[in-house]
Amino acid sequence: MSDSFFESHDLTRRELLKLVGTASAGTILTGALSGCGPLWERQPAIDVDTWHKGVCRFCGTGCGVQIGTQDGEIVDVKGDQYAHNRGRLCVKGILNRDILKVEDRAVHPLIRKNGTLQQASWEEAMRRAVDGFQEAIDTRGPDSVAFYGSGQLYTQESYTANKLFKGAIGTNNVDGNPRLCMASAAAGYISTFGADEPMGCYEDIDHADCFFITGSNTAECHPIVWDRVQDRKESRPETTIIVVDPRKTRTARHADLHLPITPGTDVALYNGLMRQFVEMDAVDQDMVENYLTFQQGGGEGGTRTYDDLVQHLSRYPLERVSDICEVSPRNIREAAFQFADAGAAMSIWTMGLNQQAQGTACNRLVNAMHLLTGHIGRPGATPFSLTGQPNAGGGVRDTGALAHALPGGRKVASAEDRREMEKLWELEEGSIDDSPGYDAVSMFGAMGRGDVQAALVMCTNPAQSLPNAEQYRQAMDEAFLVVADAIHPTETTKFADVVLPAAMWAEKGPGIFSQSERRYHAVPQIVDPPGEARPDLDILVDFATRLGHDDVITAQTYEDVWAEWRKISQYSYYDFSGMTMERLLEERGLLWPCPSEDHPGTCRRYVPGEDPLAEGEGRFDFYGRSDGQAVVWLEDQEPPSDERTDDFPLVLTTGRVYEHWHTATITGALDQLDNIDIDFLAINPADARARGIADGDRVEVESTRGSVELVAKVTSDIVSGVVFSTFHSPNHIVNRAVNDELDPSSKQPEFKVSAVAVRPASGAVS
Ligand SMILES: Nc1nc2c(c(=O)[nH]1)N[C@H]1C(S)=C(S)[C@@H](COP(=O)(O)OP(=O)(O)OC[C@H]3O[C@@H](n4cnc5c(=O)[nH]c(N)nc54)[C@H](O)[C@@H]3O)O[C@H]1N2
Ligand SMILES: Nc1nc2c(c(=O)[nH]1)N[C@H]1C(S)=C(S)[C@@H](COP(=O)(O)OP(=O)(O)OC[C@H]3O[C@@H](n4cnc5c(=O)[nH]c(N)nc54)[C@H](O)[C@@H]3O)O[C@H]1N2
Ligand code: SF4
Ligand SMILES: [Mo]
Repeated sequence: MSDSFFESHDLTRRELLKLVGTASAGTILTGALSGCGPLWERQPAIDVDTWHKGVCRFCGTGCGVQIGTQDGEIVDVKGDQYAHNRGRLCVKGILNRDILKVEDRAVHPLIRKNGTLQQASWEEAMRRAVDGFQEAIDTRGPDSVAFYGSGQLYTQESYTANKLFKGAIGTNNVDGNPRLCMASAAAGYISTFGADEPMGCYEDIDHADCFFITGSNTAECHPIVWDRVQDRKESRPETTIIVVDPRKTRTARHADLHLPITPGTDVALYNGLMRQFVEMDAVDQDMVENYLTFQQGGGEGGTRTYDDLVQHLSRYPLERVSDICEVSPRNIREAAFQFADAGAAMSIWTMGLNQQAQGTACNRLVNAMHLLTGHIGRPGATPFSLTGQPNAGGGVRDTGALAHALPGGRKVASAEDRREMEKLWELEEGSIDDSPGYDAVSMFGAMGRGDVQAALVMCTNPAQSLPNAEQYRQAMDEAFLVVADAIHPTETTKFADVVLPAAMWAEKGPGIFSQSERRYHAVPQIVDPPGEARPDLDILVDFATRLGHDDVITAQTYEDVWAEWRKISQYSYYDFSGMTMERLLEERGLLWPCPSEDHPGTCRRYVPGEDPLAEGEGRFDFYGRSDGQAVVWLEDQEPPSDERTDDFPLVLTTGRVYEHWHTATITGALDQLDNIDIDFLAINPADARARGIADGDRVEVESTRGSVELVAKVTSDIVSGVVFSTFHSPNHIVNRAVNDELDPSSKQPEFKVSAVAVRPASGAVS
């Protein structure tokens, strides 16, 4: 590929999207399966001498890639035809080739001197970093330091950081961006099944007759999952796709039924659907009698019965739900019918649910829809959250690299779990502190108050990605901040006292990633990092050694850390002890549980006969809970945390576009994507007209927290009363205006619902 991806193919974006078909959002077939479609024929031939098996660096779809090298340089990336993606990649997957060479790679350590960052040696930078931490620990104790990590780190890196801080330094202040992302899904799974992570797998897509896609723009954010949904639809056209989203996204455009819900009202909708299941006599009585228990949600607790649930649901008749969600009663009923009547229904969801103040309740209710109707544990029948980042699951959730957690599903709050980890880590009894640390947002709040004095931020850009950003940017300014990033400058390195240049993706490893379906897979190291950049694991090991903790951090290579963690996994329901590094480098990944080296991995959990950990002869063994039963929660719709007022009459919701990745440190530097708009505010024509706003006008979006200037994109693809923007642009940080209210269970912030005013940027109030 020459300079521009689109140019080199003589294609505009519009043509590209047309070319790849109406079904897909822009998937590009690059493996042999594609039979070299028209797009690929225009690709200039690239000489490759060796192909290396790897995994895409971007989303939680976790596509297998083949990385082509010529004389030791990465020159090509194509889809791996033997992986689950069957040779397909989206545009980001293909751009894996170019990301290592983007401008602004961080190549030297930097230290802040007299207010400016200046080049330093690794020795100076590490010494400064460790001195800053040691001073905080000596004067204020271990809870005055913190680690803020990422679902884009390899498993070995997150595992090591977690062990260092919790096991050696003695603080549970370990959290990361998965708190902004998957925390509500994890809380939903744990409180329903007693164990985190989805029970289903991608193969279920090939068998589902009804897809219930809610709060997920699958076509743009998990394009290859979306392709598989489209394949199913093509092979069985009666398959129905229901999409719940306030916007007519590329996903919603291909729905058979689109419910354009008012943001933050999903709890009412799911209750409404469940009431319809009861009315339609679609409840699976065998599930109710043998596999379910009922509990009161909303923080109240208490055991309930099925009759209590029916009583509770009676408060959600069609008309009331329709009023709350602003979706027609007819469409709600139709959605309930399609779901209940399907041979196998599969729900797919992501941030539209997780990023609400009632995110956990939303997750519990989607799980409940499946439990009540028996659409679970069969091919095609499953609740299935999509994981956002390439390793939020395996790296952070499974290793317990979160403030309340310990590895393998254990909890800080449990004395038994702490003792077990102390034994496995060969630590003295009492080494692990008994109080949970700060969750992501609270950690930055603590920096503002001076309670957290020093923090290591690795592989994430919180100065742009945290909600209520201005407040937490000031907090970062107060603290002693060590930032390990592959790029400099970023919004966060602006506040750094020390910047450590990091290797990324195929420059380090072999690293383990895990995607949405519990598949663990490996990325080998193929090239050297640029300049003086070092792998994150080396940085952590160096940091640990200088703090005097190399007696705890004894595994110091990617292979050794994996071997240690794999061995420990056998003592939990995460058992992946059969996944040796050799297997992961050789095979196209494996789904845990995988308890022995000859085990093929597990497609469907909790199903006796399929899941090696499930016991008995019944349909299910929900072994995460001592009674073996799953919990259906009774949850009520609560008013929004950030209520619309006369001053702030619109709901701002935020998200992503197909081509760009998060804070655009990497994708923003690719010339190929120069013409992709990320500074827009989507606004309905009626709302725009009422404010004298025309397409292309500069507008100010203001909330009680702050404001941002964007460019109006007037479109009926968004419902009236709601506006949308991405958080990709560092030039217009939308998070200055975004709500930082937390879900009380998961501590995930409500990025999807903020009350705002929108006015022409020149001044006149809307
Ligand atoms: N192209 C691209 N792909 C990505 C990423 C990226 O940055 N770029 N990031 C990855 C990561 S980390 C993540 S977490 C995922 C996110 O993947 P998605 O969750 O699919 O992406 P979002 O755009 O954040 O939000 C999804 C949809 O939720 C809708 N929504 C907003 N409010 C509500 C609501 O109250 N209820 C419902 N039902 N829907 C609502 C929005 O309109 C939006 O279309 O994407 C992953 N894939
Ligand atoms: N308004 C709004 N805000 C949101 C969201 C939303 O939907 N709306 N979504 C939230 C969600 S779901 C997520 S996941 C977060 C994502 O938010 P962030 O994690 O802050 O976003 P990224 O841009 O992915 O940041 C990753 C950083 O790591 C660097 N990097 C890349 N590879 C490596 C590596 O191997 N090592 C190191 N050390 N650095 C590396 C990149 O240059 C980049 O600076 O944003 C959250 N913020
Ligand atoms: S769908 Fe996700 S994992 Fe697959 S190529 Fe695209 S960004 Fe990469
Ligand atoms: Mo995410």
